[in-house]
Amino acid sequence: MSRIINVAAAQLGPIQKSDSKRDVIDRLLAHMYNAHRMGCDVVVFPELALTTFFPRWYMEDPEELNAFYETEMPGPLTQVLFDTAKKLGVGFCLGYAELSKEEDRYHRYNTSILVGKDSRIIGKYHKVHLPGHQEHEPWREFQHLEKRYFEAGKKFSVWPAFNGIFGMALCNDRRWSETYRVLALQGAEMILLGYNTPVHNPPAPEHDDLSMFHNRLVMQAGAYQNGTWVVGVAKAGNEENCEMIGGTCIIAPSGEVVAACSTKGDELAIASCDLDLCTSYKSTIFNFEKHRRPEAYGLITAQKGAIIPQF
Ligand code: CDT
Repeated sequence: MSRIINVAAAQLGPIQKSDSKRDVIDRLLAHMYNAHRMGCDVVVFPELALTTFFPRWYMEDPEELNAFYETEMPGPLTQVLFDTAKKLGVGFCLGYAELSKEEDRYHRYNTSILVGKDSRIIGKYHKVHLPGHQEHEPWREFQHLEKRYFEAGKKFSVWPAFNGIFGMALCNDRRWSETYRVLALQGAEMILLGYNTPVHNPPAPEHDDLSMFHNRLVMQAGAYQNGTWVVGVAKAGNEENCEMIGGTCIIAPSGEVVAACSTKGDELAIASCDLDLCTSYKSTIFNFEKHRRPEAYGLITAQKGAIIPQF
């Protein structure tokens, strides 16, 4: 059985507020067909891939807000993605806003799903690290209201898929070393990660010039330090006057970028990824069992006095 998986990192250019979900889904389908033509096994789409990045607006009207969420997956509009996956024999990873009812309560999550070649949902992930703020901050050029519009996910998980072990993460998660380590401790060999990152960060404009550097820095370090593939996929370009970074790339367990997009539009970066390459790192320099010292990592949080669980 081959451990090589052909991956398409399916960058999306901007999605404007006036673009219908139907229009966006047509763009996703075009990516799926092109990826299939190039022999890909799985297509990775960005975070919140069905709409514009709506947390940039403060909204009071629940109807206006709810229009950005999916209440079922697949739903009437997204079913075609699943049908196409099955028809082509291509899996996909999709980020979207989820509005679901659990135990008589509504939940809003920044979600991503991994779908197999048979169109079945293999795994679902709720974004853990939600950046930004909760209240309207009119001084900003644009808002970043993820803390208002989403509930934080509670765990990082991995799933057996495509002859390997797969994990998912979303955008701001990629800046936190814990994300990769917690997934790698569960055996992750490939981490699929979509993002929406504005070039300009209103509270820290001094970071703006470094946005692309930081993007690669965190993902390359995460891949190498955990002996895992990382597939980072952007929604890029000028979205509603907000410039978003591109930088979609596929990173090997060596930390090297092996494929990358060069535009800020709809573009595929494709790589043939050997999951067995992880072993060279996971069994030597980053052999966790042999070299980690969890007994030295037992931190106590100053604020809560709670012991952070060992992982
Ligand atoms: N979508 C997302 O998580 N974006 C953040 C922006 C940080 S600035 C509030 C990111 O980390 O790229």
